Amino acid sequence: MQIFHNPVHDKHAGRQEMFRGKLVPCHETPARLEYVLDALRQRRIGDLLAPSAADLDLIKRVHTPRYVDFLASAWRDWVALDPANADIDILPSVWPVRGFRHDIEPTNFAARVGLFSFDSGCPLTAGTWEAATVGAACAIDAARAITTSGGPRAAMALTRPPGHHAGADFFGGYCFLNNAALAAQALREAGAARVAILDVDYHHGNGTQSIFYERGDVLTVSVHGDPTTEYPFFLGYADERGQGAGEGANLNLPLAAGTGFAAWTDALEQGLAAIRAFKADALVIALGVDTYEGDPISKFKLKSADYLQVGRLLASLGLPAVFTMEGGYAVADVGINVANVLEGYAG
Ligand code: SP5
Ligand code: ZN
Repeated sequence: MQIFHNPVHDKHAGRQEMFRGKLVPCHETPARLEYVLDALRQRRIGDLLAPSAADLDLIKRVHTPRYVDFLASAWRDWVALDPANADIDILPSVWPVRGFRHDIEPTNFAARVGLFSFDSGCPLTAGTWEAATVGAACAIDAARAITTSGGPRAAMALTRPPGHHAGADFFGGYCFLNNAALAAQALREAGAARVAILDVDYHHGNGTQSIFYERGDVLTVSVHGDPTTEYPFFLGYADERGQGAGEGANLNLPLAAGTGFAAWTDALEQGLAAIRAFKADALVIALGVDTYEGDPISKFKLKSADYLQVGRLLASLGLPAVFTMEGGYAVADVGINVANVLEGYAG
């Protein structure tokens, strides 16, 4: 398997996130990816490759140009407010909820940050844009690698920050550019008529769902913690089935906190059946391993050995596939769990 890894992922290193009124250390750290790289190297899984330059035009077909321009210039604008800001991360603090206008972009910096975000647990830092765009390039390159005739059948975008919470024009949930959505769009543009995205991160892939909600060419499936109690709370319910041309092309499989591998597998099988019925030509797997029993912010009970079986189940679809790296915060075990999925997948 070709694994496009982000050599500048560590430029995105948030210091603190807001949690219950306090600033606490970020869960989404550079060490996460280093553990995965170490595990893959040790176990000789995959060929590690650096990505080419990011295709900004493709990024602007998934994300709005206004949002991309905001992300690209946010740090410069922040430091221009006060040179002392260079040592402080950007955290959102004000949002336009129901009844506010979304069709204008205020000039006030905090207001612009709020327009393009949805939570205060997601710092935007000096190197966020660079890390996120090189990560996007990993996702696009992985998609193009598996669509080249005679190319490999599976590839991975091994990157951070993750992507599945980022929508067409907003960041949040540690995500800025939606790598899974970019891979799916790249697969479509390389000739796959129908693409399925299967999101197995603990948290609902709200950004991915919203990007494709009115499209019938990309099926989005997510198995996740019930949003009644679990982040991101405001999307991810079973009755969200897509709209317009996308009617029927979204499937949410929410599970109660505390769910173990047997019940999780039943839900995954439902997702796999939906992907078979959709007759997808290619697959994107948004791979979060925050379903792990040791995850500090999540509440499913998967064990490290279970991820071998997850890989086998994903491979059973027999589709060309791109993996993207999403969540997983039990830092020292993230590498073992990701490597187990890939080992199980390769058979
Ligand atoms: C990609 C991804 O997995 N994003 C997850 C974003 C979750 N953000 C909310 C985190 C709340 C942290 N709560 C800490 C409680 C443990 N003391
Ligand atoms: Zn997650």
